[in-house]
Amino acid sequence: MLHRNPCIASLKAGYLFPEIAKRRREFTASHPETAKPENRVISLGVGNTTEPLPPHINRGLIEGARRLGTAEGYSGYQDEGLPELRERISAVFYRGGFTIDEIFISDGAQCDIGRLQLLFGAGIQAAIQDPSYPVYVDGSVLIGAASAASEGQTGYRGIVYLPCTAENGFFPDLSRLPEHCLIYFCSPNNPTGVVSTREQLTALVKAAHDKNCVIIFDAAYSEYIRDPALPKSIFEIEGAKSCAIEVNSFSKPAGFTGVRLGWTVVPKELKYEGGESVNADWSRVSGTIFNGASNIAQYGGLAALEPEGLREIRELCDFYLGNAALIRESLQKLGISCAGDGRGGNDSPYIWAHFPGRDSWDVFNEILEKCHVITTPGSGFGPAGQSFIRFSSFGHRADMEEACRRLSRLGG
Ligand code: PGU
Repeated sequence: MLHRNPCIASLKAGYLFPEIAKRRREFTASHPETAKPENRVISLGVGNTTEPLPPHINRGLIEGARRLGTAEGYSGYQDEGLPELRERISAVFYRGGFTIDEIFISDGAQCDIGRLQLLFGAGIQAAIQDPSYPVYVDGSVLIGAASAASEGQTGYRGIVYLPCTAENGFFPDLSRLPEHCLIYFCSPNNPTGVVSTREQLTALVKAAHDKNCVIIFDAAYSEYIRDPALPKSIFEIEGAKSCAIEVNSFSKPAGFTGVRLGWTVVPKELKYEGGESVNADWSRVSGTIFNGASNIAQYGGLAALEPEGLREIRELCDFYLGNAALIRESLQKLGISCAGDGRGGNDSPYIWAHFPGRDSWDVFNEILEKCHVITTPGSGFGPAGQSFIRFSSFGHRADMEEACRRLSRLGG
């Protein structure tokens, strides 16, 4: 028989969200009272959208399917995506600053984050915000760029953790960046919910240039930013085109978590150390191991970027932001401090709550036992996430209100 890929053996036990789903199943199996509606388990765990697709965007999907049944509208493979969709993405999100061959349509940000790692191979070091979305680390492990740390050590070898804590305003100390590394950077951040300012991103781009690094900027939550002073894209920062790639998605703004549609911007200015074009390689890699996003989903995406669709996106994000405000208020009443308290609003669907001195999984268990509410333990996002809990605002309003009422059981 063949040997198992040692990179897989190097991965920590399970991907965070399936592990949480397993604990939920075990809890409901051992607590039959959760079958009653008033005791049901409510999830503020995984960031999975819950509201139906808004009508205009939904009509785009229906129209996409209808077209496939006609001679004029039928289409087959189209590796890099519908040209109209790429044009619209450039116009709506980047003020027309990219040509369509710099925008690649994907089946979601997570999938492209995994594939992008192929561009740089196993020989690189990765620098990540700690805490961060687990796919940056797990993907690096899978490609062989990171491996299990020695006994008694946290984290992975090959990964440089950049702690983002209350003390540094959840923005890392960039002097810790090594030379020639791949930087994963997410803003609005998952899990802290903190959005980096223009000054901070300017410093990030400068550090990437100074240290010959490439940034993979994950902007999956950009449409949740309400403060007009905060940048929604790394490409709002001068100099970013020659050091950054941006991934984004229709999942969180348009409710496409199940539909699957995203995009990646690889500027032509971006070059490897040897001067070769990263854009040309990305085209080659995606053409080889990815055969393009569903054309039906792309018609949905086109509708989402029409004025009516954009209005629906804003409304949908406002709805989840309303949920986030409810969670923050409930925690504040209990004296639990959260990242971004006092900023006067939320620019992200996540609330990052601090339980000083406690173990994240213990707090997760306590919230599950006392409130029948699922959360995400902060330590699952990296060593600096210890003692934190992430609350997701993706849920129906009635469930959110009920969960917030139950959170009061944590007091005293
Ligand atoms: N990037 C970030 C920062 C995310 O938080 C997520 C989803 C994605 C990308 C994935 O986007 P897609 O376009 O849908 O692929 N994070 C969720 C869901 C967990 C998961 O397994 O992806 C979360 O709860 O963190």
